[in-house]
Amino acid sequence: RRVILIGVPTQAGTHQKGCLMGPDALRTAGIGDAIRELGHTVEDWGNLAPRILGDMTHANGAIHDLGETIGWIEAATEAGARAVGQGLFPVFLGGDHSMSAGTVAGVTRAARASGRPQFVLWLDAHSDFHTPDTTTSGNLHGTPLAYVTGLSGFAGVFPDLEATVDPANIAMIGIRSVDPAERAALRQHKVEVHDMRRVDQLGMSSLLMGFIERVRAANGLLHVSLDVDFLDPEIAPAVGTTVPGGATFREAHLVMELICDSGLMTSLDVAELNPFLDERGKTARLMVDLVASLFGRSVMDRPTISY
Ligand code: DIR
Ligand code: MN
Ligand code: MN
Ligand code: MN
Repeated sequence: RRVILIGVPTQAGTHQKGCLMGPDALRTAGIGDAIRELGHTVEDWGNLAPRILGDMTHANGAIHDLGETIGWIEAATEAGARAVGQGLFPVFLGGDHSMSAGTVAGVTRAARASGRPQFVLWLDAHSDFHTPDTTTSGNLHGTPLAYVTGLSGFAGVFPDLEATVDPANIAMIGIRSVDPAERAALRQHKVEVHDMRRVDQLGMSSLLMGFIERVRAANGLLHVSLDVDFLDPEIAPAVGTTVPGGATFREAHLVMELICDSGLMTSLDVAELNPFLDERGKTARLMVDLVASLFGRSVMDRPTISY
């Protein structure tokens, strides 16, 4: 694989500040070398910079930092489309999850040019399926997945999409915090949602393999979006929106190992890391280890680790 690291140090999509340090914490924890040691080439394109748009307002007065968020979305869209269009594997280093409005829009544009359908695996405590009209927090990191599916409410607010993701091509795993408006939209658009109760009952492996087989059968491209709060806060405290009852260490690694074995993943987000809330780099190092599992590190050749 030819891997490109792309920093998206936005924190405009959340009230809790600190995500702007996320990309550099992941670099400091050794994300580049971890991937390189597994036999891939790694190049770092550095951090993106948004176009400066100034303040923008929306009828929903809760929304904050809209202009800055749009600037980041534009930059991430262009970078994602360019990387995948060149046959490269982008690893987007966040940054709050509003970054993924851009990263997914970009890779989906490149997928359409290649004639293959784009699939998205959303690993998160939250479904991030709000529109600008339905968000009550005003934190736009709660909206990226609704945006990329082309839901109404984004027209004239976020950039127009050149290609959308079919909601039938999305699966979410780890979900345990869904707002009422999101629940209604997820049902209406028939998104495959595996909440933590389903994980407890049926197991990560069976839930994930069903989706992976759908991606394979469709010859799809697979974007994986990993939010730190997918993980249980006990093992991953460095995120502004912790929710109890998340994925365990082994559940999370198993997801990564199964995705790796599938050979289907074509792009990746590591989102929401807030180093200001971390315990001496513990969460950053865990995220790097999970990325290593995604790129081929197996349990038996994992370096001796302790957190
Ligand atoms: C909540 C929390 N649903 C909101 N969302 C996210 O603010 O809309 N937290 N994405 O990480
Ligand atoms: Mn606000
Ligand atoms: Mn999220
Ligand atoms: Mn989340």
